[in-house]
Amino acid sequence: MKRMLSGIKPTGQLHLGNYIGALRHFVEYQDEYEMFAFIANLHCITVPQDPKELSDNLRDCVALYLACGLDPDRANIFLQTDVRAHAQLGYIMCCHTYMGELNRMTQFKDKMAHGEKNLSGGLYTYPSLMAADILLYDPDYVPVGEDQKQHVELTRDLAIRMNNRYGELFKVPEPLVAKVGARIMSLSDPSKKMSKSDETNKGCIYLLDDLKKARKKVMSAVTDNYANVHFDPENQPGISNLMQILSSLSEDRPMGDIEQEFAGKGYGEFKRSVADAVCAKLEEIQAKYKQVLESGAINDALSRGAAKANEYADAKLAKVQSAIGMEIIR
Ligand code: ATP
Ligand code: LTN
Repeated sequence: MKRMLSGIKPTGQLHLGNYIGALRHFVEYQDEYEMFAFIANLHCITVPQDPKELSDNLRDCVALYLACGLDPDRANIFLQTDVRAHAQLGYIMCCHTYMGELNRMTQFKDKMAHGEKNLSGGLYTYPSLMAADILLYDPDYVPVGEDQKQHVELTRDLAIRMNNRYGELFKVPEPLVAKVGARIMSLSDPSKKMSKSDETNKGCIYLLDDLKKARKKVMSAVTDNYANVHFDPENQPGISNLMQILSSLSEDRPMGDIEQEFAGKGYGEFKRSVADAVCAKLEEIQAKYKQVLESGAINDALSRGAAKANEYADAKLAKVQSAIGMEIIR
């Protein structure tokens, strides 16, 4: 069975972009692949966090993994810090990453370009840690949204570099980016991706948003004057984004189908259908989320996931350290 690994960094509440771009694929793939899905809490602290909020977000992230359908009987779900080899291999990967490579990573470059002050060293070296997260498990595929593709490509380069230098250590993984929904845009500004760091809070639908609030966000989504439900991300980015959301939430319904249904109809009617689909999905997820919190399933899932993950990760770390010559042969 081929293996798959991915993670989410809950620096805030999970949103519809995370669900459509990443989480729903973890769920879809858990039967077909040996799945490792983790919560990247080391990555969270690359930017300042309020301790209580972070801890709540981590709990909610696991609860949402389970509520969205990840099943501890079929997938290994774990917290990054429960597997210490991530930090250890992360340091080793950092020592094999060139500063030129880190300088080219768009996430860091964007933050620099925005003039953000006091960016941490951890944020700068984060792609090396992400490479370790992946390479510890020799996955075949890494399902991610569009924004993370560059990091998986760096991971591939690092794997090849180390394999060449020390002999075969790592499988070289492939990023898996879906054709539809890999970049859900902000509802209030469709030129930006839907993101937890949305300051206005109008463009981002959180999975735990109150349904009325979520509906309102969809109904006030920025569109255009074409009065035509047509898939054209370049000229009609707002409408095309809503179409991607609707398609992703209705079993990847083809865009042509959606265009046909709404031909000659107003944007109001179209938005109502999108809002219905979003609210139905949120309602389903939120009901399960409540059950998960009440059931104690979180601790059980995390301890089982960590036990399995540690087995793989410890063996890989030992192999790497030995290949590099970091051990004393006694
Ligand atoms: P954010 O910008 O909201 O902080 P992020 O990409 O930095 O998000 P994560 O929350 O860890 O960090 O993202 C988890 C997964 O969700 C990744 O695979 C990422 O590519 C995907 N993802 C994030 N935002 C979107 C989006 N707007 N559309 C599609 N996929 C997304
Ligand atoms: N960097 C990712 C989260 C992440 C991840 C990973 C994703 C950390 N380690 C390993 C896939 C594989 C993000 O910010 N979305």
